[in-house]
Amino acid sequence: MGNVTVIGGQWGDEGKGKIVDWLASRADVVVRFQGGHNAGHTLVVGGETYKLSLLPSGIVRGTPSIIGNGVVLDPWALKDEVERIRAQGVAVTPEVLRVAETCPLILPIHRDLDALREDASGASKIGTTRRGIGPAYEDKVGRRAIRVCDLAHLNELDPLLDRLCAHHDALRAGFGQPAVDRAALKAQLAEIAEFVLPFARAVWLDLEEARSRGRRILFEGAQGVLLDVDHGTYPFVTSSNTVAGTTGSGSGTGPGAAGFVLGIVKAYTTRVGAGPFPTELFDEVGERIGERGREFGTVTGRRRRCGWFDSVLVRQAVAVSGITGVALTKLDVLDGLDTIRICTGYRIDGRDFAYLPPHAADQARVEPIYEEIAGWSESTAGARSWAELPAQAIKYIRRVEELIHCPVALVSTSPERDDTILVR
Ligand code: 2SA
Ligand code: MG
Repeated sequence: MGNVTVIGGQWGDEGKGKIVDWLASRADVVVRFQGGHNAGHTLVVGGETYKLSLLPSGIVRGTPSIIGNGVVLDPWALKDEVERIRAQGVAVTPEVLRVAETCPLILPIHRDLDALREDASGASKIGTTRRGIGPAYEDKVGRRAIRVCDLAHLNELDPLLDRLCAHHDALRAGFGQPAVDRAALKAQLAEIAEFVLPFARAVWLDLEEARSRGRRILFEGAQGVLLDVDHGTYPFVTSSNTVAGTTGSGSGTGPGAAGFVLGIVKAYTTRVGAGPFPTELFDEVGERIGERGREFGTVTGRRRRCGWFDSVLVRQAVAVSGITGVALTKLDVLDGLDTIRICTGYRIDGRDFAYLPPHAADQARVEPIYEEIAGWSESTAGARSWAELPAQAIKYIRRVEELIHCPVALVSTSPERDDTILVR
């Protein structure tokens, strides 16, 4: 196995955690390259459940794990998560965990702003995770972020804080909030610096060395392609590029390192937060899928919206992200349904679309065109070989492959690592 990039092929929560863990046990280095602690991965290892949001999944097994420069880092969230994982018996040392010195920080003022905006938005809420992700990326691109390396230069922090706070004070005033307490913020940064700095490194050097030695790198994506700030359902997206192309810029490895791009795709569709969702179900079938699939957010506990598999969206994700193969997850959630629907196209005012039109208003009113396929009554839960799958389930998988223009390389039939079928 060479390098592998794992990304979500829908709106996140496709079951990346399990697949990443499975692959992490075969990798030498695991790298996060975008997003922040808005991600949520659940790993079940040896009967123990680990909930990670900022830490790369390799950490649980002691595989060297890197938080790349493309991640926005909340240092207090990092500390909490490291302490929580340590309490579960996992060793988190600077040998195992490495954080890019160039990561922009998520500060309390970013969290405040995220929440203030969401609360003031009424019906046009994005439904963010309120972790400050968007405001932190804004400050990165606006060239006023405080970065990990700034924690090693506390004496030179004042001009940076002035720049940053001038911007935030104006925004806060618009919400009737007091100016940023710079002294308090500076003191908080000085305190957290002690925790973060031992992990801070030029991770691109580690990655260069890993590559020169032929080490296998696993790039671990967060969220999903439909939440990508360029290719997703804008503006109902996250603030980073979630596509596989971000691995290079978000870690300092260049475009050649991504390797095999594995898109994780659920056998149906879910979404948390607001925004268009053409195949969303509001009936008992949607209810049933949500219950059987335990569709609640890892980070915020929010209930996920559920719907039929949308091949139009996944086909688009495959193309724009360059997905080489798909891992189809949670197939067992569809067990026992009489008929299963697959969305194969959209219609707006009598006009057919083979892709999702870009405008939010069009996206909100597309009518899905469905094809129906008979379900299966047998259980697929825990199946570990193709031979254990009912014929109808195989037919479903084959049809999905055809529609999305991409082979299904893996099928996952439960949260347990070994309940995985390697196709072909
Ligand atoms: P943000 O906070 O600015 O990134 O939110 C913007 C949109 O991106 C969506 N988003 C997510 N969608 C699914 N899963 C995510 N992570 C957690 C998980 C979610 C949770 O993996 O379980 O615990 O609720 C995630 N992160 C961001 C978000 O819903 C907005 O639509
Ligand atoms: Mg998740």
